[in-house]
Amino acid sequence: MIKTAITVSLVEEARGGPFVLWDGVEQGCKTAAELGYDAIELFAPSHEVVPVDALKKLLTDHGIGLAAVGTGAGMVVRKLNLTDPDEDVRNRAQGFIKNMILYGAQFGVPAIIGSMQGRWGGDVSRDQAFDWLRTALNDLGGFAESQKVPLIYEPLNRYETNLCNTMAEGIQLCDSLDTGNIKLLADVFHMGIEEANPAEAMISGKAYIGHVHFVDSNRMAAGMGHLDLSGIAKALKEIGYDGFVSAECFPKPDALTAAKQTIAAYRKFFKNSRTLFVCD
Ligand SMILES: [Mn+2]
Repeated sequence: MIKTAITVSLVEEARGGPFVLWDGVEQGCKTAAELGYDAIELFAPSHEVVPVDALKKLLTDHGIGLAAVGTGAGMVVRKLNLTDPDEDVRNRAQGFIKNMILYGAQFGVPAIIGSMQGRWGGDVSRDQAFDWLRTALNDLGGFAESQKVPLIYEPLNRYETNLCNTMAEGIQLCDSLDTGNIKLLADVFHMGIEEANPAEAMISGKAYIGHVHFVDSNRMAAGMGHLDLSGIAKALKEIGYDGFVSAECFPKPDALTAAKQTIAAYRKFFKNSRTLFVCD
């Protein structure tokens, strides 16, 4: 059954970025629960900012879950990434991600690698960057497996990385790895830029997709842009996707409006979700 989530950011340096709720994790849990979301997706500066026990209590108190944890703060705050020319930076990027994997694993949820993949260019050739990326994903994927969670890798649009932009490239990368523990994040915003047909791309990703960012063409809340979200939702149901659809959108025109718009859209597009059951 498809479950709903909304992003909560605790990273001040990322303000202006595509996260909906910004007023702390407690308020984030409260708002998400009140609106009927199943879970929050947490974007934190590090694994130490919200102690595991404190978050467990908040989630329990509000009756919601954790969908996934982002690792992008490693890039935004610490300038780390997995394909940096500096070996020390690459190693520290892996360490940062391992800590986030361990953090998420205590909730049974995966960490997401998006911007932390970096990009090739300058002194780093495309082949070299992919070698480093594959080595890191094999190591981190195996580590996540030892913690009984998958690891999520996100193809991004061309303006954010030149490594994997499409579902096909993400699949090709997964197939080239030694670990089978990497799942793909299908972000509908990136797919709207890169895919000839996002719904068909979703269907091609059937065996690979582990998480979905479900927003609109302009990275506004679902329904506030021009993507064929109905067709994409239909494709997700067709492939039997049963993970989260998560709102990684701009808090525009304001956070609450974006959050309400998103849950209304999710109810419309994913009529069999538990959220609809509970709230309607
Ligand atoms: Mn995303």
